[in-house]
Amino acid sequence: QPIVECSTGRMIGVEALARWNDAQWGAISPAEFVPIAEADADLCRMLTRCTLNSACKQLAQWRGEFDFFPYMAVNIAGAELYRDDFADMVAGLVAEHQVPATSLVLEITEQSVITDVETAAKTMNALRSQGFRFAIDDFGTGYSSLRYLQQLPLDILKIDRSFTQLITQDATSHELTVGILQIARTLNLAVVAEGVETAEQYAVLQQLGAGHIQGFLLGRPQPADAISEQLKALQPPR
Ligand code: G
Ligand code: MN
Repeated sequence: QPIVECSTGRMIGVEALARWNDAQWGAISPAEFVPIAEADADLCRMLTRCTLNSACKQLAQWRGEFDFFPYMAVNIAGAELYRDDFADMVAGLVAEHQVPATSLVLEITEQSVITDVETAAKTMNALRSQGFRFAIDDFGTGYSSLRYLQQLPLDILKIDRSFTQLITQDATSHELTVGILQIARTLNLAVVAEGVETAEQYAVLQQLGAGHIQGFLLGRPQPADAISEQLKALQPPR
């Protein structure tokens, strides 16, 4: 799914979203299979590795084909931050596919760091020192601990779609979004507002100075080939 620069409408990133189309059962919702996978350490690792591997493979293809290609954000299960082989696995995948670490953003949720913020930060620091970036996902729906935000090596804050979706209807949601943007500014984090579905929501977020936006208005979750087609139009002139 595209992630777009608010001021220009230009795609600057994409989020890799796991989908399962089963020959027998048809489309199985990620809301169904992701929690099942995450409940089992081995399945969780398989899903994480599979998603990261696909992401790296796709980045490698774009890198070979295009001068400009977007960063790829990948959702990381919280439990991975507490496995001491996680950082090496991620580093191994980018080395194997020869993609720059700076092209990957690892998305974690607020819940995933509460188990043990120090250990989580240690894993994150090991990866960040190699160029990987981190985003805090669904911000505002978990514990929203400002202390954790300050302790973790984060680059991007993703405002949960529950705020975006009421931003034009509900004054409180609007004000809370203003507050979250201020927190992001204070902590020097880039912002992605999620779940943008209408032009009115886009306009308000632009006016509030949200840097980046994501949602059905800018692009649905779609096959990577469809993104490749759009990238052709985004190449700098030679
Ligand atoms: O938790 P996370 O933010 O990673 O969730 C991403 C999910 O949100 C995806 O499965 C995607 O299909 C869904 N999504 C993306 N954009 C929109 C949107 O504009 N509206 C709604 N309702 N869902 C969205
Ligand atoms: Mn996400």
